[in-house]
Amino acid sequence: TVLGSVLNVCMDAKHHKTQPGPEEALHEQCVLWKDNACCTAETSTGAHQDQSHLYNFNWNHCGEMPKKCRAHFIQDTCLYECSPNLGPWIEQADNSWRQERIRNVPLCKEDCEWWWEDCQDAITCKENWHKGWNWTTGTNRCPRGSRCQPFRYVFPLPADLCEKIWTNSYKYTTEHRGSGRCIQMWFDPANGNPNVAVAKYYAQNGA
Ligand code: FOL
Repeated sequence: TVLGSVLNVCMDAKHHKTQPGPEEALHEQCVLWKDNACCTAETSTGAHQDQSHLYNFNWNHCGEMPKKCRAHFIQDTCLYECSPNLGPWIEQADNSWRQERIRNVPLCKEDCEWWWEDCQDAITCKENWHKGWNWTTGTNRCPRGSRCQPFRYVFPLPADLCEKIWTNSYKYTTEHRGSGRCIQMWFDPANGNPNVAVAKYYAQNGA
């Protein structure tokens, strides 16, 4: 069916499995997805490493990222790599490293605001972390002419962070956690994965 094509699917990107399924050995913050995941155990381990093999991406490009901020980037990586519930927002990508991307995933207000608050003291030189880095050393460094500044200047509002950092992967919403109308980056797996119902809702009612 048409609905079936966007529910319980993995995007065709750099590290995703072709189909979701159980993964018993997912690492730390990615364990929430172990019953049904688009990531392998190896990808979930990479999600926790500074400058992992996943993208050779360096979170510490303007000095060490504070731990509490890094936890949100790890969780973002886990959701991006592991979630089988992002189908309604999958589109063709125009990147060399992936065929498909996500766009305008409605992130719960609280998840976006916690991320922004915990990253107020982090430093970066770029608003969009997908494009325009200097990769000559093999990892991303700040491009010429950019300046390292606290997140609060680069991303004045929570929506600036959540929407701009990954080229509109997320849309900031005023929907609350538990409403069934927004995707949660963080959840308690004891109660199941709340994003299953959210994907179903948007598959039926339009993303
Ligand atoms: N998290 C979320 N939520 N959405 C994402 O799309 C996402 N993407 C990544 C990690 N977490 C995500 C992947 N990150 C490059 C930079 C960052 C990156 C992957 C690749 C990179 O190679 N950038 C080049 C341009 C390459 C191209 O677009 O062809 C550059 O110019 O810096």
